[in-house]
Amino acid sequence: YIIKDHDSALDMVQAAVERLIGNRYFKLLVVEDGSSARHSLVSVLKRQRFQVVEAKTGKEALELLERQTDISLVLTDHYMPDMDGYELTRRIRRTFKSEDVCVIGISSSADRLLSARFLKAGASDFVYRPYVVEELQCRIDLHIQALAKVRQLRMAAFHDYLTGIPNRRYFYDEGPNLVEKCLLKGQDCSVAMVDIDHFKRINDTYGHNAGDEVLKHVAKRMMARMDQQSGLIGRVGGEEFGILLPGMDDEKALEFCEALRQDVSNDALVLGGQEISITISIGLVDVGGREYFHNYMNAADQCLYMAKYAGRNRVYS
Ligand code: GH3
Ligand code: MG
Ligand code: MG
Ligand code: MG
Repeated sequence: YIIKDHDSALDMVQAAVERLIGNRYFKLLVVEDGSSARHSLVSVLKRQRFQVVEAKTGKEALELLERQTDISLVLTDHYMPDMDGYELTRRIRRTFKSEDVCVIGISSSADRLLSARFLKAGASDFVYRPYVVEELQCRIDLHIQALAKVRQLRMAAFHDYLTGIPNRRYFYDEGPNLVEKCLLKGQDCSVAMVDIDHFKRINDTYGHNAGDEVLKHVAKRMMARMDQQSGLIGRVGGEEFGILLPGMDDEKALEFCEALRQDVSNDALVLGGQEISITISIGLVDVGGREYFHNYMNAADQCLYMAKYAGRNRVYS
């Protein structure tokens, strides 16, 4: 029992340490007009190892939030000269959802309804002064943990577990937005569908695990080439990948896809002493007008079919 207690105590220490180390990744904003109150709040948060930025007014806070997009939590006073904390909370909520930025109100007001007003305006929490440091820290910890969990779930929801690259959901959610941005800027844009050739044969010959390694290998190759661009790659099917190439006309996109095809065919995967040669086929289309994103991807799929039909290991546009 003693050993077990000792273990769980160690676990708790470990968890606490990890939480503190994790806190370094979160930036918090303290909004408070009184300098001594502000300094003591900042020092409370710094003891929790958070990154802290400060604002003296609501206006300053909004400017900071606009410029520093990595602020996770705002701790705001209520009574301030230009804009009160309640109004600041309402304005923050016009732009930031509660799962992206937490807002905690803090005030010495005698109005016991103030906390409800804050919460209705979109605050995540409210604490009356004088506050108990320990309690305030615990509340902040809870909110930050919830925020971290949302981010973790979001990552999982938008990425493919096997290859680690964006998944179908992300590709088809974000693709149309990127195309829209591109067209608004008057830029060219292309989309492509990539499919591994005879992948079923690879699975049948080397086994399903080897097939998985091939998928990871191809995804890595594609990401490496995409690195220099600002495009998007997603695993949209079993052994199919979607590519979005903003700012590339027909010629540039064709060049990119051809280089990608060569990258893969020139880089056989060596697995357990065996060399597995891999090729891909690519269907490429230019995004010209205002069709639905899905239609462009379908057109790319048609081109992909032509590339397969023409003998595989090629780009068809
Ligand atoms: P083609 O050149 O015409 O594309 O032929 P293919 O064999 O690549 O195409 P087909 O669609 O017949 O086979 C795709 C295979 O991909 C079938 C499926 O078992 C396999 N597959 C899909 N997802 C995974 C995965 O996550 N891991 C592995 N190992 N195989 C997968
Ligand atoms: Mg004040
Ligand atoms: Mg396929
Ligand atoms: Mg295939």
